[in-house]
Amino acid sequence: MTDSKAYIPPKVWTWDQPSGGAFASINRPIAGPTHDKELPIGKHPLQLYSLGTPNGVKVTILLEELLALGHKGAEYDAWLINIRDGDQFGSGFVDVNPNSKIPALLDRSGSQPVRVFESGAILLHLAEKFQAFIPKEGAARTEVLNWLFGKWVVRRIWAVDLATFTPTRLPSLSTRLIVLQWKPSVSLTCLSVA
Ligand SMILES: N[C@@H](CCC(=O)N[C@@H](CS)C(=O)NCC(=O)O)C(=O)O
Repeated sequence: MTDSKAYIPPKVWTWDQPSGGAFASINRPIAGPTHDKELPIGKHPLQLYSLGTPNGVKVTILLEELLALGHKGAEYDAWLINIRDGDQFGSGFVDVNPNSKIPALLDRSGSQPVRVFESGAILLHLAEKFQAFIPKEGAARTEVLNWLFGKWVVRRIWAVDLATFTPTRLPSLSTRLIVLQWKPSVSLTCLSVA
């Protein structure tokens, strides 16, 4: 079927700058740093660059759970990245996450710093590093990974669904996935905070 109104991507991307507002600085269609700004580095092995958003807090929760279990190596310095002020486009932050989104983690516990970005990747990195909050092998581990990766696809829509749909208006795809297939893990895993 030919759609005469089909969207044709421009040869050159331009950014129609928003007129302002609280969220005008986020989700810009640009890549790379807009300004020079080094990131602070504290004394602990893990440096967390984040903010208290739903994606941001996942990492903090897992770190606190690891500390509560006695994993001293999970000590971290938390640095605020104010995405409304465009901190995510500072050169230092872009070095840690080229995708300019919080949360981002710099693991300085080894001989070379390791950057980790995407909240799911950070949760998995921490779970594997400390051998905690993830089954070691087999079907249980695969199931955690299934949902850890899959949740990224459905999570946003799921949140909207929960706010918008009543059970009698099911199914929308994501709600159906969650309601029919989600089986809470018997034990706590990194997935529990994802
Ligand atoms: N898929 C990413 C999403 C991270 C994300 O969307 N971060 C938002 C705040 S919750 C952000 O940094 N937005 C700033 C921007 O896009 O400019 C993850 O799970 O880490």
